[in-house]
Amino acid sequence: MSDDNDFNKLIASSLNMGRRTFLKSSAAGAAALTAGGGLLKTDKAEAQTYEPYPTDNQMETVVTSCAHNCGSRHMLVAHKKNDVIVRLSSDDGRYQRDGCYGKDTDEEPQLRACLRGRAYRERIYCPERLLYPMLRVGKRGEGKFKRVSWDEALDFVAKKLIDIKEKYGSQAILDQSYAGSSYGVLHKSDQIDGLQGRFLGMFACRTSSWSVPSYQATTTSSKWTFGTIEDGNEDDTFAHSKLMIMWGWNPAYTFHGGNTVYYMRKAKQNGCKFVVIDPLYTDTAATYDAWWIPIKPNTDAAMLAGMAHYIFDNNLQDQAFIDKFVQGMDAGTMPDWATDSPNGKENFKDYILGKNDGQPKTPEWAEKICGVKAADIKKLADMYATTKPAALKACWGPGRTDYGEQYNRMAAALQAMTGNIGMLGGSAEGVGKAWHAEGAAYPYDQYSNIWFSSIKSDRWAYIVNNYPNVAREEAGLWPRQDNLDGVVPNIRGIFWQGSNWLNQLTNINAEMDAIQKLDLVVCLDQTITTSGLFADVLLPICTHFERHDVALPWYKGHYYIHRPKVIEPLGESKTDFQVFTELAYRVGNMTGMGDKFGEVYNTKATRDYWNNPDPVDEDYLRTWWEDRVMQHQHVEMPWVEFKKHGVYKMKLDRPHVGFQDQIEKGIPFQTPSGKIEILCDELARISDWKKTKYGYHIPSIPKWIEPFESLNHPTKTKKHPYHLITPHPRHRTHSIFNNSAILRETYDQEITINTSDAKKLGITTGDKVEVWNDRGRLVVPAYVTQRCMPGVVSIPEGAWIDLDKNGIDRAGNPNMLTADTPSPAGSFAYNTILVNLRKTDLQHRAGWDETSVSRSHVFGRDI
Ligand SMILES: Nc1nc2c(c(=O)[nH]1)N[C@H]1C(S)=C(S)[C@@H](COP(=O)(O)OP(=O)(O)OC[C@H]3O[C@@H](n4cnc5c(=O)[nH]c(N)nc54)[C@H](O)[C@@H]3O)O[C@H]1N2
Ligand SMILES: Nc1nc2c(c(=O)[nH]1)N[C@H]1C(S)=C(S)[C@@H](COP(=O)(O)OP(=O)(O)OC[C@H]3O[C@@H](n4cnc5c(=O)[nH]c(N)nc54)[C@H](O)[C@@H]3O)O[C@H]1N2
Ligand code: SF4
Ligand SMILES: [Mo]
Repeated sequence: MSDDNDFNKLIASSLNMGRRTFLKSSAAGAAALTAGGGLLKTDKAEAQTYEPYPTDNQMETVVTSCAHNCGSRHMLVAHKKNDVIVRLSSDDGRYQRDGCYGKDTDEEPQLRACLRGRAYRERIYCPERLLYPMLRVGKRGEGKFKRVSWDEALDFVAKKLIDIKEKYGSQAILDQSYAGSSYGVLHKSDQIDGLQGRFLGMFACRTSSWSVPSYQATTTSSKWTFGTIEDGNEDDTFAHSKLMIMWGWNPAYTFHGGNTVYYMRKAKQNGCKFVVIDPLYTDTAATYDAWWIPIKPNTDAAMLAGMAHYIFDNNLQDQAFIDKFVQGMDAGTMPDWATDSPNGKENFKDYILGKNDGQPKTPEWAEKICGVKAADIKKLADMYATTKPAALKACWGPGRTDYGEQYNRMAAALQAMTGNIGMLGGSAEGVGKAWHAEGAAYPYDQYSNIWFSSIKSDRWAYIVNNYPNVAREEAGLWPRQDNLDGVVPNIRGIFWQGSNWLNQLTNINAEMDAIQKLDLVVCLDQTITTSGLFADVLLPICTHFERHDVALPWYKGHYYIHRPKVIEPLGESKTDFQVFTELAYRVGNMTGMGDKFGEVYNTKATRDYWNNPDPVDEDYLRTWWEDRVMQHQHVEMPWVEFKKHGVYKMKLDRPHVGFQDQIEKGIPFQTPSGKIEILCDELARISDWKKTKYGYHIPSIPKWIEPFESLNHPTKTKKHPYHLITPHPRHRTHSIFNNSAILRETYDQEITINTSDAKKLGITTGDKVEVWNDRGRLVVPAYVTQRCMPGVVSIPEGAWIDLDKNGIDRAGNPNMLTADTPSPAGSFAYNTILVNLRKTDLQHRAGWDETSVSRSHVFGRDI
């Protein structure tokens, strides 16, 4: 305790540091080498012989998991000889003991890897792996680096950090750590309990990023409506649905759980009807022979409002459920305080019936907005209200839009009015998080997630480019209780850990401008990335095959997978934990804190952690298993046994259904009222929007609000007549695996265009297409099909940008075109984009490796 107090004092004094003249320049270790400088010449050309691959019985097998922010978490089995992974396979039941996870039953299905996981070896040994620390020698973004020693790289970072904090204060470093490595318990990247947040927070110089690209609309909606983001079912429950409405959900591409597709097939076999609402006729729609309802992008809240109208109009709502569990659905469920609140007088039914604004939200009204025929809206509403149990799964893509949270809230209102919540075969998703895992193996204490400013994540470039003329509501500042409340950060440096955010956030051109204004850009990654090219310092991090950890599932699945160290770290790569621990020691010693910073940062380690992390990592993981998993989750298997088994799967007494206890046992919801809040307490009580993190007004009940651009826009569509959506790629995890030629053979970066639009534009499949708006330009090959509705085009996110001299991205990354204008509630507007397009002679570049033959058999590649 006293140690912590001492440390607090040190942090406090370092916050007010005077000019530090005692920065010691510790001698750099090895002399710097220039990367790639000079070719080795040999006199003798030696013939290459291929050794036969070792057979399985000559190799050791190690059970581990796949990784990253990919929608699931599957088992990988590494077959290795000496220190080399020769091949990877997946769960087929042979690699666990005692039949623990070897079965393939409905209760315990195998965790079989997808195409990305099976291709992972290409990533471990790829030419883009970062193997040594590097310092920039050219201009930012030029991609010129020299190899340096770890000593030199870390001292450079430590001194710059101290300097920036001294000059610009505690908000000057922007933490852009994200989910590249957040589904492990020890080597963690993310904004809440990640290693980088802990380091920068303890250093007392950190601006964090609060809005989540994935699903801020959905989390906001679920928190407002249900009081939690744990609104999900386990996948197996969907096998019990009689009607499955997949709203912007395409699990055939974008995984949301480990065995979704399998349980959906079970549902189909049980006679479940499938409906897909999506501008694209997805592989999911095709697989389940779904009723496809193409919808104009971003108009989903209007269609849902039309459905609600039909249900009220025909008195099909589950009134008993509403009366018991819901707040603000109608006049009878309004709370007493609402009449006096500035923002809370209207109930949902009155809004839908048009009592106050004179505009009933009829299916005919909705048809004009969303392009879906009123008859179809009525038919779907009727099916949903009269089939039980029915699952309306309101997925995330339609919420990744301006006012996306209104779509999610409207969907939640329908789930509630039909009484399909807390029921096997129904759904309250939303977010879909079905399990609260014990998530971090290092201390989550008073030093975790300290920040001095927190911004909407996609406002960072705007803030840098316009500083100091930035209003707090434009930055989306999270309120504070101290004198930093409302202070817009003067961002001077950026740290990437487990994120490729230059590539992945909106409006890359604005980001590239902003990056040039900074004093320090640091990138910790496993491969070079497009963000990395803009860094001053590249710190090489080993993959999860090269360190010890335990893997967590992704929102669904009650299991843990052990991740032993399968091979030694490649090159000079280290773990993130090693890097931040050593940085803490260095910064501490340069600022008068001595070793204290390092010791408190990584409580179980000494400074020797740099050389020998394994015993410390083992200690963290064992303690976590024993104190958290065994104690809190009633797991009896000891740590040593778990390590032998490789996987631990919880057996549930009953299929996990979100909110079942609230409905069956009357336990209150976690909202202020204890009810499902269609009228949201928090919003209804706000009077000064500028002082909230939202910045601008948001209605207290779900409403249809026009996005800032869409196919209905009266003027913008003249210049940019097509609506671009940017779903997630099947063959990548965002930008990860973009450099895998094997995966690019399966699917190319391309623009999907409706046949009639393509005909008008003279485009056929394989033609190169230039796509542009006022924010940027790109080139991609065309895929012409009737599976995309007219007026809409689609390009998957995640391609590594590859700019030509005119700033046109030849790789086809849609974030050249997205806007950095989030919804007030924080949702990223990744799918709110108008563009124009034309056939072009400009080349497309499928990947950085120019020898890639990706889909050359289809398109013919102009290398
Ligand atoms: N246009 C458009 N853009 C989008 C989206 C969209 O729908 N449309 N979706 C958004 C969404 S939902 C998301 S989640 C984001 C994802 O955005 P990012 O998280 O930036 O995307 P990734 O490509 O997964 O990048 C993760 C990075 O972490 C690195 N990494 C992996 N493991 C480790 C590790 O252990 N340590 C370190 N230091 N690095 C590691 C990887 O090499 C990779 O470079 O993209 C967003 N971008
Ligand atoms: N293969 C793969 N799987 C992944 C990921 C990955 O990168 N690759 N990333 C993971 C992550 S981090 C996330 S956040 C999730 C994302 O999961 P989702 O958000 O569910 O995935 P998306 O592909 O962005 O969108 C799903 C569908 O929404 C549709 N859509 C887009 N705009 C609209 C609209 O306005 N209205 C309607 N009705 N539909 C619309 C798209 O056409 C698409 O078919 O996926 C996870 N799973
Ligand atoms: S879904 Fe994710 S965890 Fe599973 S194999 Fe594919 S990339 Fe790996
Ligand atoms: Mo995401």
